[in-house]
Amino acid sequence: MASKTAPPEKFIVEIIKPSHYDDEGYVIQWRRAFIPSNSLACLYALVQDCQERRVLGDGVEIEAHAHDECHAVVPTRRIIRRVRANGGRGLVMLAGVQSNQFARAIDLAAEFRAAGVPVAVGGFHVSGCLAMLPEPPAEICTLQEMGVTLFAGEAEGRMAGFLADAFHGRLKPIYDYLDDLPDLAGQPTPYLPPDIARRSLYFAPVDAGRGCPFKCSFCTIINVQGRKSRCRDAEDLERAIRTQAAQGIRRFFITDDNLARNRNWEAIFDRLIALRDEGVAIKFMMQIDTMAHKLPGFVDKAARAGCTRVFIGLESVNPENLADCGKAQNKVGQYREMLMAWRARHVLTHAGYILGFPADTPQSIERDIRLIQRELPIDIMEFFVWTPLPGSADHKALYESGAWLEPDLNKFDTEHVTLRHPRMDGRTWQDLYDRAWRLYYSPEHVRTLLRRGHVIGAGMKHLVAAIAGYYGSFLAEGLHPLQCGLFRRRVRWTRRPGLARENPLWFYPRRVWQTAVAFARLAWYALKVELIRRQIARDPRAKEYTDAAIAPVGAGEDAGSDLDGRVALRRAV
Ligand code: B12
Ligand code: SF4
Repeated sequence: MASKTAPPEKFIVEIIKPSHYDDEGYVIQWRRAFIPSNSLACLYALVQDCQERRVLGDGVEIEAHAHDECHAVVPTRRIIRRVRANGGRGLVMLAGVQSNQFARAIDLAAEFRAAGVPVAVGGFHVSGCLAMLPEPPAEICTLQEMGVTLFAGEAEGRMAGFLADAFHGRLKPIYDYLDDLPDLAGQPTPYLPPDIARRSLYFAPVDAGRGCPFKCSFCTIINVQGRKSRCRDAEDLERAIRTQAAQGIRRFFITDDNLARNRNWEAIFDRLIALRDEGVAIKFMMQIDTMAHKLPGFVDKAARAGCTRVFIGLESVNPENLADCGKAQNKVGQYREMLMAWRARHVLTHAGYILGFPADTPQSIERDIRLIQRELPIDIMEFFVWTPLPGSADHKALYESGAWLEPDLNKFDTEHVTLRHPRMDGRTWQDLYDRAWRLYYSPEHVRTLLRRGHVIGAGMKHLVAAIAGYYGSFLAEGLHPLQCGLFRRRVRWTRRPGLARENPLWFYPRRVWQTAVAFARLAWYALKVELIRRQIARDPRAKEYTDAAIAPVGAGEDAGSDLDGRVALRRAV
């Protein structure tokens, strides 16, 4: 207990969101990140709330620092010095660690543990493995042997007790709250200090709810966050957005995996509409399912609330694949109607597509992408290699069957092949990932996308930026755009253990060259897309453009069942 005259005692909490290693073993990081981490924002807000409530006692100050390795080099030595200077009273929290980030998290944890700093790790890898596997896998045991605390489940409602344990030096080896998911109403909303938001191009993440009712077998979310919708109060969310808007942040990513299945969607949209009516011009992106447009008023209110882009888990246009992964809610025959509904409200559609389902072959994938180009008015496509992510039913089944799975978790980033495919070898599958991007973003199709966009006459700059930013990042950096930011950093001494530290005389000139080439590629690509836009804008007949994808949806086009749906898609050619 501190006396009245003594300075307050301090407890230091360092919250770190790890990144992962690239194929050459360097940590993937940027000067500016595109999308900041919501996991980091949630944990930072929870720790701040504990500080405001003085949960460690009146005389104890909690000093929290947030680090996002995607856009900042984690100052490991400074952190160790800070904790030591505070008499060892501190904790490193490795936050929201995904499977692909686990190897990096282990390396960071090792450095802190070697210096005697307490470390705790949470996030989807720990939660997913503990939720689904019969025993903890080797990498989790490695952390336990290092004396690292594991946290499974969600931290809302638990942070005060957890920090008290850390402060009093009685952290348990494991905290498992997977069977007791918290109600999110009234909980602190995600928040990051403005300097972190600045490094993320003034974009802020916020989750309005967790959980999804569907049952896709490749999905980890339902096994970690559950299938019941647990949502924040609309007023809490509004307050969070107002606070950030007052700091100059006007663009948000609502990170719910499926905002359409959040029970509060309408109340949330109504509040955002009112906010915009007041002149607070916020904009946001969200993730939804393929049937969201059927909810009365959903598309209209989303657009009025400031939604500029929707991420849609299309996954496949092959009904066999959709049936195989249990994604029964995706009706291929209704995709066009759905996309046209968003298009009518000038909301950009951004579809995720998975490559390498068991029924896929190189020929079928190529055919399906061409079909999409011809018949579906999707603006942006992003591709993923089918990956059994730890926490999913698919991973559990493969793990238990003893099938070969890539031993390096760093590769579970949905860009690398991590298992054997029944119909193609690993090299062919990996090459297909690259080929799919190039095929979809062929110069002819980019022109078509812009022509389709021009017809509705809105959001062309947004579309150009989306195409250039997305495909341009892939071209320039060879990484999935979800991992990308602006101006890649490579720090010579953060190379993966086991790989040699490169000679500075070779490393630095090469970095200058690589940076210049990447920047030139991105800028050149953006210029090319912009020039196409201008060409189209100058064409007096461009507004008359039409094709099978943007033709009005016919009455009989929705043939109902998946299989008929596919036939309907073909008929429209
Ligand atoms: C928003 C999001 C992103 C954003 C931002 C990342 C972020 N983490 O915010 C972007 C778009 C950049 C992104 C990218 C990727 N993502 Co992502 N993403 C999400 C998403 C939709 C929401 C994340 C989130 O905010 N969750 C809510 C937070 C609060 O939950 P949480 O992280 O589990 O944290 C809670 C608890 O775990 C706990 N906790 C966490 N850490 C710690 C630490 C301590 C010490 C304690 C006490 C507690 C604690 O407390 C937190 C609060 O309750 C999730 C799905 C989901 N529903 O979570 C996928 C998800 C995390 N992503 C995933 C993947 C695979 C990726 C990508 C590789 C590409 C891809 N296919 O999507 C890239 C990786 C690049 C990167 N740099 O992250 C997977 C990870 C699966 C796995 N087994 O690893 C998920 C689960 C989705 C999925 N496909 O299954 N993603
Ligand atoms: S719709 Fe999306 S979040 Fe829901 S179960 Fe399927 S993959 Fe998971």
